[in-house]
Amino acid sequence: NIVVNKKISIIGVPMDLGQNRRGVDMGPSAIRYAGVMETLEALNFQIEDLGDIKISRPSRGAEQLQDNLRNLSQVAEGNELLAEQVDEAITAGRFPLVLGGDHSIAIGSLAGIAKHYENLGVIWYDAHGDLNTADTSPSGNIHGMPLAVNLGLGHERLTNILGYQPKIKPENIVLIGARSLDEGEKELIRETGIKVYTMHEVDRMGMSAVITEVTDYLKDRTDGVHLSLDLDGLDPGDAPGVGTPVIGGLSYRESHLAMEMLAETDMVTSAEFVEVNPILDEKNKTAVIAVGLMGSLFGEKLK
Ligand code: B3U
Ligand code: MN
Ligand code: MN
Repeated sequence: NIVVNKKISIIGVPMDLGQNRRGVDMGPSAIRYAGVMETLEALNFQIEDLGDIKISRPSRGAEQLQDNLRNLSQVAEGNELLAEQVDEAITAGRFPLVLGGDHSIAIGSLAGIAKHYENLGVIWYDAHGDLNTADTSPSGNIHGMPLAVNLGLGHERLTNILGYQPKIKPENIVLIGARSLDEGEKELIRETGIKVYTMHEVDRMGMSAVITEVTDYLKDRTDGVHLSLDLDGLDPGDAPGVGTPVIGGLSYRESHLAMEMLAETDMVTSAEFVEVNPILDEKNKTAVIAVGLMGSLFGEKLK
């Protein structure tokens, strides 16, 4: 009862252009250094590391804002390349494990994944909703937009990667750990009925009941589940190496429990771990936590 798919393709995405703080492009290196290969190999998976997607630099520094979309063309291009790699991995029968990089890379991951499913479920483990469009974004940062993009909302260059849209349906999306939602995001959640477990619900119900409810809910309606785990979903006391920390987050223990329970259900068919920024981290702690969570997700046992 570990994830059935025994072959994993690791894809690094050194993307830092979806937001303002440099250093998150080194996330894939930090996660590799923290021992992702060793951890998953010890669990008897057959791993291939496909290396890193090429991300081109903006020609005049990293602050190009057009139509409230920072670095649109570089973010779009990187995500196109990522989508193709992810698509190939799934076609080859492998489990794509994508390492970020800022959360804008969920645009490419989901573009490559969602075409293989009628009803892809998405678990969005994050302090934020990432449901902005250029019209609602307070920052112009594309890492605050990927979930909206995958619903088909936003710039065509992002929504139409691999030539289809929308990638996912609102009723197949579950947010866990939300505690910083912008007004436009709240409106979109109300309109579309996306399921949201904010910190309030996690505190009231406990993580165990949350994951049971989430997996029961997704089990009947989806034919695959993508886990998109933003390390800022965790409390910054536990995971300090992120660009936009928000206090009052999910604990290390709750997060491991969530991963262990997901492993028991065998439902997760692809995953990404994003926003690890080693420059802002304390001795690679956040990357080490990310690798530990991957271990639990892939069935590592305490005893
Ligand atoms: N919602 C804000 C802040 C934010 C979103 N995602 C992160 N930060 N990591 C925005 O800019 O869209
Ligand atoms: Mn995010
Ligand atoms: Mn976030």
